[in-house]
Amino acid sequence: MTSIARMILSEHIMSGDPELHPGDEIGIKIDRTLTQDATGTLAYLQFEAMGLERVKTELSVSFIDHNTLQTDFRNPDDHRYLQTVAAKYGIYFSRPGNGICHQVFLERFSKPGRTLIGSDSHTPTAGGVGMIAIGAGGLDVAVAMGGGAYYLKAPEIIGVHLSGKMPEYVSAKDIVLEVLRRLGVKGGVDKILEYFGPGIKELSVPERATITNMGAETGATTSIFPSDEITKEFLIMQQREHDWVEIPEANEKDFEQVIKINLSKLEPLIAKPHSPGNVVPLSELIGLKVDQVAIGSCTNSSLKDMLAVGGLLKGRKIHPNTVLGVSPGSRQVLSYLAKNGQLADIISAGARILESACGPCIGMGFAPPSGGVSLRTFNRNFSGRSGTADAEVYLVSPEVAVAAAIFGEITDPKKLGAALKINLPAKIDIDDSMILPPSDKPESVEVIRGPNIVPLPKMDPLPKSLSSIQVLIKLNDDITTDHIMPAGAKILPLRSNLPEISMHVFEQVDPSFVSIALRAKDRGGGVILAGNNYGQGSSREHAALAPMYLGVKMILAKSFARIHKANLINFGILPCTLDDATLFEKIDASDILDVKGIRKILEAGEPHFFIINKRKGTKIPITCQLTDRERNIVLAGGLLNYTKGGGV
Ligand code: MIC
Ligand code: SF4
Repeated sequence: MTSIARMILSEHIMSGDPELHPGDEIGIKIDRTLTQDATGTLAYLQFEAMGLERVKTELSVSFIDHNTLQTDFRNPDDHRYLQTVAAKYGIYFSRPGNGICHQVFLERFSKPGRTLIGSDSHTPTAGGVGMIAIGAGGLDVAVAMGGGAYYLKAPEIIGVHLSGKMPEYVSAKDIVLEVLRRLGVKGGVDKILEYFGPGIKELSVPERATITNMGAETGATTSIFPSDEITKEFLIMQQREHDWVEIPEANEKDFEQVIKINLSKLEPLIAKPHSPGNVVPLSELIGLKVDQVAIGSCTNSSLKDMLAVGGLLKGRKIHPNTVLGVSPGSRQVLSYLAKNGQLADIISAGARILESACGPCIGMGFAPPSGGVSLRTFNRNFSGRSGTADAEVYLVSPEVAVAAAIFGEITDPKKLGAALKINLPAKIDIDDSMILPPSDKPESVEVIRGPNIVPLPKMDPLPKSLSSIQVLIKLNDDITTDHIMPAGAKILPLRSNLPEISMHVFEQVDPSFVSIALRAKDRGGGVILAGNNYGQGSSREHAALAPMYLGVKMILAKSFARIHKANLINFGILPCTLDDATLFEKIDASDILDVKGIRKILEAGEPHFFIINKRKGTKIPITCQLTDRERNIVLAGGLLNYTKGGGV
């Protein structure tokens, strides 16, 4: 017996030691892939650049869920490109309106024991049925669609032992908030969180998926549950019993480390602004006035969640000082609520029904008022992400969200009376008509590119030396990809247009970055200096690609988040760390740095070298910890060049 994660990973090893020594580089075979529109256009442009006729995966799906606003031609152009490219290359296409990628994937495409990578950091949602599901950059997904391995550091497997029974009004969201309270936003980096113990029998698949989804916020590679009778029930409900495979839970001795959570001792929790790791008991904030409540996102928009929301709102009205927005996670969930009456209960309570899409989670409408307090069932509350720079966003369970919407302030949900017992239906109607299968005559499909689809620029190999490169900006710890490359209604339509989107890099942290960026372009280079956990959060490649486009050659940080580090390497940017964190104080924005003979240093496989701070006359020891493969990718000027040059 071994842990489930280890078992699935070693069954899929294509390169590296199947013994999976933590920290070693491994390459795994990917069975299934997913993309969403905001990262998908780049992924498919990159796939097209590989010159293949069809995807080589068992199953690949392209979803439209992030930007569905269609405020002008750019967004629908992206959709049309994605639809035609999917038809041509053998990819299923989930149309706008069909739901959030992770929710729909869980319902219609998940399969225990298989591997999945997705160009979205919440891909681990599918770990709720016992898949190894990992968030990655779009280029990694493109390579996997082409049959190539997905490379990662063999993770350490942490067992999360659940025992006891959740008290009334404690929900799956509180379990994952408890995990975040203990691990923080970087405690999971290069780790897989594997759940086991009698407490897992308390959790349906959608509840498990809430936990694996938000495990991403710990920085973990992924999270996973066993596949048991409860998984089977879920697949029967989805009329997909044939996809069920049993994967029994592991034992305590199969893990390198175990975290124990007694569910009976949990209480409702809340993550305060501006980090999902900023978790405290809800009881500390009772009475705080709430301007806005949003229920939905890939974390908490399942049928189970929405039945609870419908049940609690029935016969009640929302508070006049609070607005409530509800976005059911998929068309399947929305249709069920419509047919069975809960939608009417939600509407009659005064909720605004938003589209089944990411919506407010990524700042696509429903922004809070100035300085407003917004309670959301989502997974991220980074500052500015809601679309309002000074909003205070809190993360909670659906039950706590409903209580706040009714009372207009943070309230103990027990005030709503006895908790409801929600059982999922044994079977539901399945209608996959919004999922278009690929064409069986691919040669006749024309890929349609509107003017907003700008091909990627050619990337140059790493130069011999980095001479007189300027520190463009100096940043603190935990800089998220939302800081580097914001999303939201204004910027998302530019996701397929690198020259334009690059002008918005770091706009949130430093509105003057545009001028610095232009200077960087003129000078032909630049460095970004940052603290710990640089690139936390999303998988968006734009956070690497746009700085690359502006001539950034190196990020010098105290440490990096996993997906972002991989994206930097894929686009030929050197991710380097300071050997001594105190040296951070010795470098300032606008300093001019030199790294002589950087190519030779890397070619010799040397991870340690010096940068010269010309302005201060200091010599600073730094490390660029890369595997041989990663080093060659950076030397080649990115993964596409490397693959074209015959690298695997
Ligand atoms: C997010 O939650 O930040 C996103 C938007 O889903 C991103 C993907 C993106 O930036 O397109 C993610 O999590 O990877
Ligand atoms: Fe969409 Fe939000 Fe989930 Fe990202 S976290 S996939 S934006 S719902």
